[in-house]
Amino acid sequence: MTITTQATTPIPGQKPGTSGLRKKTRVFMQPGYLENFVQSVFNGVGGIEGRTLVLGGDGRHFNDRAAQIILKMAAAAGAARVIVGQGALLSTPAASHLIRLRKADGGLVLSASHNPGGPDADFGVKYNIANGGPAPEAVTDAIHRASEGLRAYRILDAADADLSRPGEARLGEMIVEVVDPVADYADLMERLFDFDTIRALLAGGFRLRFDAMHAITGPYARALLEDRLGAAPGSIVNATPLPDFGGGHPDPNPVWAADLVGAMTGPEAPDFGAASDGDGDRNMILGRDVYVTPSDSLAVLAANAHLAPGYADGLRGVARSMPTSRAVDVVADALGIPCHATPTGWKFFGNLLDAGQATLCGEESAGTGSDHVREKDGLWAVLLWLNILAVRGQSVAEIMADHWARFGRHYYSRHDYEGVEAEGAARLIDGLRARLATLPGQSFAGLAVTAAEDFAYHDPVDGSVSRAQGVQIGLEGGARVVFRLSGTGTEGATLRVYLELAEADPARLHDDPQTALAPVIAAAEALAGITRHTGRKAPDVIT
Ligand code: VG1
Ligand code: CO
Repeated sequence: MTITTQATTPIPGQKPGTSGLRKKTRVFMQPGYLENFVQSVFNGVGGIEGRTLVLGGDGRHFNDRAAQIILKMAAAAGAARVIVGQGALLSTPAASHLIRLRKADGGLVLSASHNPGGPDADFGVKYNIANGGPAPEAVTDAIHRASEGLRAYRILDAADADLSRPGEARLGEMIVEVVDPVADYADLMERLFDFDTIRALLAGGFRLRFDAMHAITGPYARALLEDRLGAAPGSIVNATPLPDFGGGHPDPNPVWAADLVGAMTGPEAPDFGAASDGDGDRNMILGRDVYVTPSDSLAVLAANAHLAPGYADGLRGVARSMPTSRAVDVVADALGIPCHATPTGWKFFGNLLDAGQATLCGEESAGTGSDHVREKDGLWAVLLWLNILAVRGQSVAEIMADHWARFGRHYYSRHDYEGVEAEGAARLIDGLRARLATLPGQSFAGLAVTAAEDFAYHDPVDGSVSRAQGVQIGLEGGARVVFRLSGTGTEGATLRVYLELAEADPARLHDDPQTALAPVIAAAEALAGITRHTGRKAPDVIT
């Protein structure tokens, strides 16, 4: 077998965003596009000669072809071994676990997460480092720099590797090890949670519905919830991963998982509902007639994690992304543990988890996780919820009512303006930045500004500083609004407006969130001129 050195020229824009490099699938399928990026990853991390990597993806269109290209490039780059999920499949948390379990040097995850899949939709590649977590900014910057100077890539001229069944084979000098994508991950879950208690709950008539959204978690949910825990057959819906996710957005929120929300409504609804995203790292939690916001879910998990065996010793600390609501801060305060606020994106939690400064982490975008891996983990959150429900013997609605009565409620919503013209979006953010110093004391739609900043994160572990991570504005009465631009989109700009209102009055704990937040929504418009800058009268997606 021969190695071909292919001359190439740098491709602009190969800069990983919030979570890897995401582009239109057809862009990734252009000859040399994936190859350039993969070679840039290998060069940017200082070469992979003699190293072991993990490889897998969420099964979207081009996943299988991309995996073969990457294997041949890894062989050409002298990697010793690549551990691949059977069929080139691995959920993001399972990939993270495999990197850690097998002490691999890193891994590549093929996914654009919650973005739709298919030839006309989105594709992505994420590089994870040896701790199992997303590459931190220093590494993604090095990858980007490598892409800017790339002159050639190397690829082995060989037949495709057989990824259809577990086992080992050689590809050139490199070993390709195909593993069951589910088993090791499922074993880890069984060590963290009290499966006997959850099994008893399910045997006692408690009904659940898990919507895999035609994405990667189907096989994982079947193995865990049905096979190991005894949930009734049929509890997992949309369980077969499809290359286009059935034409939907595999994004677990009330908009894109409206079917599940419908199924969870009314007296005949199951007791517990959940969904995950394309690559299995997000989660949505529902009870009968209740939707738990991701920010609230993080707070409830923090307050109750000790009920699960894996967390029986308590939490060392918690961390949330800055836009995530401060519901978890209140819990951390009550527990007497630190609460860190990081920029958006899981890569910022890695150092805190490695250093033992945080045990639980979460984001308002439906991501929660812990120090068991270095990614957010959808099924982990589902299992922790089930463990808590089984021990407490209460419904989801009762747990939420108790939580708010004890800690107060943080009304929360995110308004997304998708695919807006990039210049207008930039003008909006720049306009706010320019006025930050003068905002405090001024009132907008009747609410006075108490604080205004362009969020910068000082990593307490490695001392790195990440600036310009979102404009955060405090309003009177414990309200807050955050403006930032998405780093995962593939078209134009997406403006995210995060709205929060802390409410402690027992009489006002059960209002409709959009109604409760109406004054904050009005203040956000008055502050930023959203309509003026984007031409949009209303958000495209409200979660
Ligand atoms: C979004 C979310 C962020 C999340 C990221 C990746 O990023 O807001 O919280 O970490 O997606 O999640 P952005 O830059 O578009 O706001 V996933 O499950 O899409 O890998
Ligand atoms: Co995801």
